[in-house]
Amino acid sequence: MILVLFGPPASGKGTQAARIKVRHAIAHLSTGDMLRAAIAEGTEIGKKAKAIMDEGKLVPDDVVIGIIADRITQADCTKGFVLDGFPRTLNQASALDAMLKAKALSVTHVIVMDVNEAELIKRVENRAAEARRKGDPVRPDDDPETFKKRLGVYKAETAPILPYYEKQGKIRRVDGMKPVDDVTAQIDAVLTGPAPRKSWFR
Ligand code: B4P
Repeated sequence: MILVLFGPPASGKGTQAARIKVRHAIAHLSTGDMLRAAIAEGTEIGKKAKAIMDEGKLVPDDVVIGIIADRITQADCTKGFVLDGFPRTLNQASALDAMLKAKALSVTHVIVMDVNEAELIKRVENRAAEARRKGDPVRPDDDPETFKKRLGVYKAETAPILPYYEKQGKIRRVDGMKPVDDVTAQIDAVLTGPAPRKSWFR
């Protein structure tokens, strides 16, 4: 199973991907988490990514494509994986197809999480409030103005990937406005129902 979780920022991709990892025993690959780890470790990639992420922009394609190309060669990916936050541009989507094709693999499901803008803004405000309450640092890109920029980037650069996957017949939509458990149940139904492709081998 090679699954792409797709949706606007704060639609709940990370929340659901963590559950899919456990329920379906596959690896969870979040480019956002990997970039934040690189920033925390002060690596070259982290230094390059920090200012870009803090502004709500996308990290360059070559950086994230390189991270994913390396990550999918690791042992925990052999049974499949869920991609959370990747691909975010058309370039990233075609690079992903090329790297999978080289291994005789392909994306099996693209699950789109539908959440409206007012709810996204509310979720980010809640996440920031929760961090403050716990005395944790608030994610710089969860600042309301930066978050609006991230939504703009999603519409301009990420949403245009959808027709690419529509042509491949891989899109399944879930109502991401529902409570977390309901969204998980909808995703489980997609993953245990008839697969868009017969197998993840070409
Ligand atoms: P990400 O880390 O991917 O951040 P995200 O889009 O905010 O998260 P997500 O949709 O996973 O929401 P979450 O579950 O946390 O990206 C951050 C930045 O990294 C990007 O802006 C970019 O700069 C960079 N980046 C990452 N990947 C890249 C790439 N491929 N190319 C270039 N740059 C890249 O949920 C949000 C909140 O809602 C949480 O507080 C959660 O508890 C809550 N929530 C979740 N589901 C809910 C539900 N059903 N009901 C109510 N609340 C819910």
